[in-house]
Amino acid sequence: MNEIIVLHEEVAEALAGAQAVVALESTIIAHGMPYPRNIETARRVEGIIRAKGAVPATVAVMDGKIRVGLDETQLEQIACGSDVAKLSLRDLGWALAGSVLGATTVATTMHAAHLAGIEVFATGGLGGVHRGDTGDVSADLTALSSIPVAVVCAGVKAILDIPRTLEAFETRGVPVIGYETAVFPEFYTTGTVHPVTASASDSMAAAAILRAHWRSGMTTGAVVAVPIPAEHEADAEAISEAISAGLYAAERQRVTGKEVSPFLLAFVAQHTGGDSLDANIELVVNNAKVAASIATALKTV
Ligand code: PSU
Ligand code: MN
Repeated sequence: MNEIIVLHEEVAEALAGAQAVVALESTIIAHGMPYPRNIETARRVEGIIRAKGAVPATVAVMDGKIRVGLDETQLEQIACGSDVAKLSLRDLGWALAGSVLGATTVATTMHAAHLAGIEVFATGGLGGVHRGDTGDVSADLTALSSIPVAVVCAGVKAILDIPRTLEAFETRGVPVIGYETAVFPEFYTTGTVHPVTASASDSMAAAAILRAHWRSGMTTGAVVAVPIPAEHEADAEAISEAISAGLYAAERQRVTGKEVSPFLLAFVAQHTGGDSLDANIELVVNNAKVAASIATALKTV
């Protein structure tokens, strides 16, 4: 292991032994949710992974190192810090060289997880192809096309162009495994129209598909798409209206680049009276639970 990546002791021990490990991203903590709900959620997510017998490994960049597995103080730094950088793949070099405090996106967390030897990663929603014709396409797609890690999520962020993102997965050889569903989950809602590549009825079935995918020689990642539990679904119409208003506001205020997603997520939360945030938190917790089961099942296939 090169010295730029530092594994938390608990994570290193789990990887050396037979215990399952689930990677977690930190952008969702630093830029996806407001304080203090973000730190509460981060702790809850780590707790649920432990309760399922696996070890959580939250990824962040600090002191010139990629850290895989954070202690409580480090988690607080990410959650409370006012200038935590949002680090996509291209940002690793300058952030490491400059000892910048940074949160890792899905793409960068996949990269770190793979370097550490972790196969399963849980988050809320993936980045993808944005709506409109700005050409904004998340590096999460780049990572999924080249890094063999499974990302357990509730689909892609609802603010995106879902059909175009699904097409992009197909083009890049990225399977979308519907977890206990035959339709692609739509983040705040369970989804109804978009197809998945294959369905898995439980964690063993998902693990079997993932193992066969990688054993076949494929080196792409995989999306394991888990619908938000029905009791936590947000109101589809309210969400859709808030997203439309948010997209309009973003354009008017000339929000661009990596600011787009945090702006829209905060806007939608505000304009749904916090409902979208509640749903977001519950789906992340649920994904973490499923990810821990799949990571455990992967040890047996
Ligand atoms: N989904 C959420 N909240 C988030 C993100 C996704 O519900 O904060 C973050 C993830 O870290 C994802 C990133 O990788 O947004 C994608 O950002 P961009 O579209 O700028 O690539
Ligand atoms: Mn982008």
